[in-house]
Amino acid sequence: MNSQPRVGIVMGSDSDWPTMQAAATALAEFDIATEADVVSAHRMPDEMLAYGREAHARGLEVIIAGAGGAAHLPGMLAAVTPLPVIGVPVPLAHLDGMDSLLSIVQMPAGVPVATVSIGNARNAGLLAVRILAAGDPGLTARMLDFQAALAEAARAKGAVVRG
Ligand code: RP5
Repeated sequence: MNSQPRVGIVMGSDSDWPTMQAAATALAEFDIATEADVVSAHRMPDEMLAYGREAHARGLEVIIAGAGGAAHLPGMLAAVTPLPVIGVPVPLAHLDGMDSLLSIVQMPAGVPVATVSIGNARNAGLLAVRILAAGDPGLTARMLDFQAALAEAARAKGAVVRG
């Protein structure tokens, strides 16, 4: 595997990692190099802005950003990078993650964040694979195989129900 990270996975706190590691797992299944770090928008704003401003020049192609509560990290990164940003609403103890979801999804026109469902970092990883696959026929073929396997697994569950 090429060790140059193509996808940056960042989060507001190490407490987000149990949710966010599913993104890293999904990307590893497609042999895509990643990096992961804590870059809190509120607690370390200077580092957060530096991360966003430098990400493209460092060779990253997609950023996955997860945060909970007043979850400003994905939107602030999207404001300072030309890269696609995928937001993961991390559910906390209160409000079932609705606070995180609404904080991330309600971006003003012109500054997009592709927001996945609450806690669904695996889909963030898979969406990053699809973004990278747009310019990579080999990766597209692997995504098609993955989708075929999903369909086969769903058919097998139908067979169990039918008996
Ligand atoms: C957010 O605050 C983080 O993304 C995390 O989801 C939440 C709680 O952080 P900790 O208090 O657990 O560090 O900024």
